[in-house]
Amino acid sequence: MVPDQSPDVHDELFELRLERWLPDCEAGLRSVYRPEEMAPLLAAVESVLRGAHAKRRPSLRRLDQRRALRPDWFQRPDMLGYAAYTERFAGDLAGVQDALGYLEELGVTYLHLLPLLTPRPGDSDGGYAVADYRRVRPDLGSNDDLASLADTLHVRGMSLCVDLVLNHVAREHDWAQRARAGEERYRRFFRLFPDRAGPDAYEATLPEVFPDFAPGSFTFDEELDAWAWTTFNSWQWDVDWSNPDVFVAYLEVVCHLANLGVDVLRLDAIAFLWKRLGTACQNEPEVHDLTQALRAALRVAAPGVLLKAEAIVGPRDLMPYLGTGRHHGRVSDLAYHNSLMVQVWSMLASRDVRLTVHALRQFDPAPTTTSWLTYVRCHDDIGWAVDDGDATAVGLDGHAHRGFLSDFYCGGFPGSFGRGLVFQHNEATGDRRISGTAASLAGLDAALELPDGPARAAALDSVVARLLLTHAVVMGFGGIPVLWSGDELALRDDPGWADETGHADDNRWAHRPRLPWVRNVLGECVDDRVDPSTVTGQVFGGMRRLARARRGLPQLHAAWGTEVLDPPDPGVLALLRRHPEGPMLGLYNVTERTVHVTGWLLGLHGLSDCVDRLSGERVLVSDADSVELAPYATRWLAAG
Ligand code: OTU
Repeated sequence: MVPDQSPDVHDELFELRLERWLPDCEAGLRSVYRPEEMAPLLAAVESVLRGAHAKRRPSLRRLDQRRALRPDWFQRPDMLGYAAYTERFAGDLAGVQDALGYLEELGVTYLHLLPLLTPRPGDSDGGYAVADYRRVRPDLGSNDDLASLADTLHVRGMSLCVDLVLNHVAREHDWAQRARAGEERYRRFFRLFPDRAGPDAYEATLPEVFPDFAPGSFTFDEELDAWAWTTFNSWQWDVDWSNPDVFVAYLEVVCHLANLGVDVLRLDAIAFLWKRLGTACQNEPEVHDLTQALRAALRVAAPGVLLKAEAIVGPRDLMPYLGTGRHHGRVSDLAYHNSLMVQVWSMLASRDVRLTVHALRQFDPAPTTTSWLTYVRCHDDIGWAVDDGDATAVGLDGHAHRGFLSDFYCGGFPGSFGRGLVFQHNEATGDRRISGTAASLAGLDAALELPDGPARAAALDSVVARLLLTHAVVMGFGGIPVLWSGDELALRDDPGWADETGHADDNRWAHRPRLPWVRNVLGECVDDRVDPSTVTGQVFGGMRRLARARRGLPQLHAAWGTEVLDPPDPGVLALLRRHPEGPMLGLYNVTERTVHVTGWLLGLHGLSDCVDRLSGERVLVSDADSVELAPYATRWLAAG
């Protein structure tokens, strides 16, 4: 008897995925590349995907299948992220393995390790100038160490995110070296100009990203004998995505990282990928076509792997990164909610939620298969992405409000509690971005300026309350909340940030502190997290409680939208999450006043008899009664 010639099940699934996703990939590519470029491009794409599939480890194939059976795995309320530089968090990749217990204690299920691929020597913008995408930074470990960390994370039910820097490479990257050596194929990987005519024409409408330490967007390179496009630092060369070879080269990198076991690729500075004369060269439609093509291709080779858009752009430009119009649900699975982050700090400074309510209401619901990534802050500065129209709608002047926020958070506004640093003061626009850890921005340094005594104790209580409030907003919004390393311990700005080689003119290093596994000069230490008499212990304990409550609230699944209610008080943000199991009402008091919210609001949403899922307290109110919110208090109200 002849046995069935049944093909390998994984190969068969691969063919089915090709059938399912290739049209999506092709549609994206067709919108970008010339018709005559398509046939060789599609052939190259398919060949990369076949090669990647052949090399995918059995454990990752199993993970792909598990995720195919649970496509909402990343939208569930048990998702909680933590982002850190490997060396600053735990020394190296082996150290991260040892520190997983710490993350689990917090409830973390998603770990974003900042750039860990081999960067250029010397200053590398925190690793965002990649010299070799194929090799882990040797001082952090090997590719095998990364794969082994990914395996351990998967066994523990966690996932791993790493950066994919795809707008630029280091001047030292192989492609750039070959371009400098005159190889035509690689000169075409970059946007080069023989003289200033091109750069001048583009610069007429280009905003500067680093006006302080890297003014302009082009750099003349002697070896190239040309101007290279350098949006960021002079040694970060923008690649030319209008060249289909660049697409294929990055697809190879994507597959390589996916096959090491990475679960989420953070698309760094994705907004800048496409350049068009006469524009700001950000958010161009081709960016979304390229993302669609990349994602569809990735679904074929490594279907369990997600794309996360890092587009730190104005509120009106944000939604397309999760997909609008023909890109709806077809681009990144995740995107940073930069606007929410900005609004959190705006509410805290102004003690008023009305701008936030208006700004958040301008967002359409996210595609139900995607998720926002919510955060209080990250490794970068905060740029005040407040839309002028939103400001005007609530009677504010956008420019003046942005100026107020900068003043407030650098301690320049009378009575302000923020002690951040001004980053990239742009003389031309008046823009001032802000650096600082969450604790420094929320008033820890200001509190410690007070003499020891009751006033200081009260100020410290407010700092803890503000830190928990800001994190409650992002954990209660829906989506994946990501904590920035050190904020869970209320770490202040690193006093020695400028001392490290190459860091002195980039004060973002102030808010990228090393975790104090042993007591540091300020006397702070990770061990204090279990001591409720310390600020560190109160913040860490509070974050754990938030994470625990979040896990038990199905309403926080990212597929459901957030309704921003009319504020019951100008100082209270009210967010409603409707769900078949009953609604959840989040109330956030952004002021240092005690506020009363009418019971009528709870009754309206069927919550007159409910439980505050954070404190466990039963809340029973009639329409005529009210619920009390202490200064900076959060209430997560839902059925018991
Ligand atoms: C990203 O930053 C990274 O997060 C930064 O650390 C890098 O310096 C930069 O790219 C270059 O690789 O481009 O789309 O406030 O938010 O530089 C967003 C400015 C970016 C940063 C911006 C950001």
